[in-house]
Amino acid sequence: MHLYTYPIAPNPRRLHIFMAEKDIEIPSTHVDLMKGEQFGEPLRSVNPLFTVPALVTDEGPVLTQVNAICDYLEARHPAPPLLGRTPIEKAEIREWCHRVFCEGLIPIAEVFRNGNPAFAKRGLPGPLEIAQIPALVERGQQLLDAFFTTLERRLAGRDYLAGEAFSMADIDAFATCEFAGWIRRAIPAECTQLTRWRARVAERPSARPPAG
Ligand SMILES: N[C@@H](CCC(=O)N[C@@H](CS)C(=O)NCC(=O)O)C(=O)O
Repeated sequence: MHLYTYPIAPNPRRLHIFMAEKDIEIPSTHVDLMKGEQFGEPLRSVNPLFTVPALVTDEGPVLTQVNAICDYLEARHPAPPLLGRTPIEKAEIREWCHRVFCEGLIPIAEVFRNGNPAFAKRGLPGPLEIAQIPALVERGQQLLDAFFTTLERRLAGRDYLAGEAFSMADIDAFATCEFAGWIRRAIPAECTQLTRWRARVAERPSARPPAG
């Protein structure tokens, strides 16, 4: 196996927390997105999407989505289970991972990429030239407000976002709340449940900020 990654970026961060929880280490190549290394070799030959993370599996296929990589690693390293044990737990974790990605991570990414001159013609990651859409900045901010409220309500009376134990849903929500800092947004003061939950997740060794 070989992993192409840039641990501080939000999608790789999700994966690295997952791996740390399971004590999995994979030989890796660091792809510095700030220097544009995703557009050059070796990544471009491995992943035509020019994104990280990308995992070259022992079996050959390259996995380019965090969800798929985590499914693969969970099957190979079942303990501790992070994708659920029972059918309903698995389904709820999947539900919340998807909601966090669509309602939190994507809106933050839209704010980040569409208001920053450094991303001119790079409104989306990948090989295509995609124009920025400035209106997505305001929409993303609005969606992020709603996302924080959603998490606050969900966490009332619960220790974890889905199921009875720490899971990938918590990992995704934590990485997304950290990513909000990239657009200078923090959890609103009135979101006390979310603040309490975030502080507990931040205490886990897996959640320590990655080096560079
Ligand atoms: N859906 C993909 C998203 C991968 C992605 O967008 N990764 C970002 C880093 S968080 C990236 O590689 N961006 C490259 C770029 O901005 O050019 C996943 O689940 O991993």
